[in-house]
Amino acid sequence: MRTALVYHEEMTAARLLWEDPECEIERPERLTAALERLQQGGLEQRCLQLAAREASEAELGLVHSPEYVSLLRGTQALGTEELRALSGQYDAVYFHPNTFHCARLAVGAALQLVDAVLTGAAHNGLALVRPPGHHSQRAAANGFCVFNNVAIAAKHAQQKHGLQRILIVDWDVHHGQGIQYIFEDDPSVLYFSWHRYEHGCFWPYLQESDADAVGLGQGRGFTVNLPWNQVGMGNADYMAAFLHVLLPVAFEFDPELVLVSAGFDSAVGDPEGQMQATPECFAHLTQLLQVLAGGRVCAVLEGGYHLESLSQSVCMVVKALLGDPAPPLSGSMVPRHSALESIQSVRAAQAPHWTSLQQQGPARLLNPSTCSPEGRRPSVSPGGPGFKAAEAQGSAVPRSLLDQLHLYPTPPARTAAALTAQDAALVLPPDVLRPEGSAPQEETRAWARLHEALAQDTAFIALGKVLHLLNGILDGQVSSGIATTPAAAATLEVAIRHGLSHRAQRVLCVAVGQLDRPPDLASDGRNLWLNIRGKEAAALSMFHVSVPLPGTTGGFLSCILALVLPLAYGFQPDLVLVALGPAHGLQDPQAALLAALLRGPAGGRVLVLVEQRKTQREREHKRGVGEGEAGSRRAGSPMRGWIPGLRDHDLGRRQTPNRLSHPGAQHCDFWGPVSRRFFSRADKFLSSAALTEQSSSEKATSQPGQGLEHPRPERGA
Ligand code: Q9C
Ligand code: ZN
Repeated sequence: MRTALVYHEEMTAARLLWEDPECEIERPERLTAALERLQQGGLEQRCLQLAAREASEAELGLVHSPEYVSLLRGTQALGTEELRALSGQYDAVYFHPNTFHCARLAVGAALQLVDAVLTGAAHNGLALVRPPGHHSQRAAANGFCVFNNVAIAAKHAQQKHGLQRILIVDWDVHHGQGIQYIFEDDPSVLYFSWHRYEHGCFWPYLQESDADAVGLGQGRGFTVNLPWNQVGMGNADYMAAFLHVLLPVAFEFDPELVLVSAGFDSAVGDPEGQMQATPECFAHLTQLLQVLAGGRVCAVLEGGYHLESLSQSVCMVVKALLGDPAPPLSGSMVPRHSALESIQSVRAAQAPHWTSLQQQGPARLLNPSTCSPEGRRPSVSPGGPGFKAAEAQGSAVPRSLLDQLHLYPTPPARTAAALTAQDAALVLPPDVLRPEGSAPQEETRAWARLHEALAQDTAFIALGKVLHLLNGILDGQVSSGIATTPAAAATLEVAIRHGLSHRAQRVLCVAVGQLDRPPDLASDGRNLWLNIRGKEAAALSMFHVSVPLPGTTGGFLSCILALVLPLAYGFQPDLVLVALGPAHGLQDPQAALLAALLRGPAGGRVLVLVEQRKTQREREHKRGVGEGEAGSRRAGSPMRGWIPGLRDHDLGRRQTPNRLSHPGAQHCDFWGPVSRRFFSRADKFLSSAALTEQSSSEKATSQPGQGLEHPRPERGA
């Protein structure tokens, strides 16, 4: 299955016919520029290309009133002056004789995309449309939007495909108040929007765009608004919003489909948004969403008015949908103070509705929001020096050696598996490479001298295969890999040393279970050791962090989202080694989720080492234990769930959408018994990291001397 790209040239046939500075940015070139860039990048050709159809009037009626649809039908016959007069009845809208046709194609494109994904013809996809949709209401055009493309697509997915839970992620820089109104009392559609708000001083100037608008009646908690009160939000802020707000809620909601109101006016250079996030950020946001709903992600274009920034961002989304590794994020990964305030205010407003937000968040330490000009970054304008400067700033960040060498190509194979003889009979998915090779005897023997355990037969053979796999990853032949070994600890140490001596500037190790940090590993900042095992959260050094096993703290996901990923993104590793050692305690879906999410900060370069199970009996016993969890295992390989980056569709569809990719919100133990103490400590850790840029008075509130206090490891050393 593949990535669908839905488009129709005729959507360029409507344009502004008179002078109007507010509306002139919504131009046909938005579509042609994006499409051209997709073609140049060879991306369009990799997609399942679908020509958009017009939506029927019945389909428009899923959201809009018959009178409004009739009014729009009538615009086809109007002259310019009549069109202009009618346009003036709405806020920031223009009509053209072709508007009705284009708007029906835009809705139709969204519906085709949803149909393709929900029938299995495609795995995910993007609809390139105009006019946009998210401001449009039951009986009103608004903000360049005529019909609400995404809202109609959601209703369609419910009515035609029987879906019960749909997540709408609106990353356009404006508040999609149209979508909010349509679903505000409906608990079956979770609407998340971040938007430029500036304490209500930005269009559309609505109080109901603020964080305390959480939905009405049965729908309370199913509207999640994250208002940005300053311009200049960047990669760190957007990633923090996903990790600390959207993803916890989304996992708990457990959607069957993710619709993205994909506006790119939230990207650097856009005249409307005045934000700083780079196009690469949208690849990461897309990747994060792909762990939801079994990867069923349908993105539909909304805004985005800087043609260059828009085109690059569109390419990044399509690359991510295709499964390519995401380029590293430039700039500091420390969120801004104002961003943390916004994140905290929405967490507080939503906490009554979501268990996953009930742990006190890092930003609780911050004071209530005030419109302070400090920390404000210079804004950028399209094509102007600001945009150039922002771009230059990005490229001034020293790229890792690996990324310089490979210039982010797509590795020929996504995942390779090196298995020991005992596991060799396992049936792997068709796209997983089974490399025959081993590292040269000499090389393997040299490394094996490091540990007695590696001299033993199976361990030695496994080491040769691991080294071969690692070389494949470091050379860009494969993206990620998995290997079994009877000596995980020793093999991991070799992998770290080998990685650091071959191209990798920084290696992140996520060691789960009983695996000790090799004592004589250099503390030069090139290795960050994260052990998920300890009884207590502890930062033993800046580059040696220990957190409790998920089983003892509950909240495996909280641990991953609030701690592991922020650390990983801050560290910017060239390679991630995940080791599942003795007593790792992870279920397959948890391990799969961990591996999939760690692709993000590492350019996709993840190697998973699994301590081989010793006997057949032990193996069967272990399998038996996990059997109670419905849907999490199917016949065949118990390794399957551990393949990093492996998507549901590679294994065929299941009845319940996303039980494999994560344990699912309905399982009561999902968030586990929350250890308040752990979270308060982890939060201090995070807040101290997040607040390194803040003033000393704010720092004082983070209670130094208690719990974890140390700065986040910065790039380099
Ligand atoms: N300078 C979309 O992005 N004008 N619509 C705001 C503030 C209206 C945006 C004026 C912007 C509408 C889909
Ligand atoms: Zn917008």
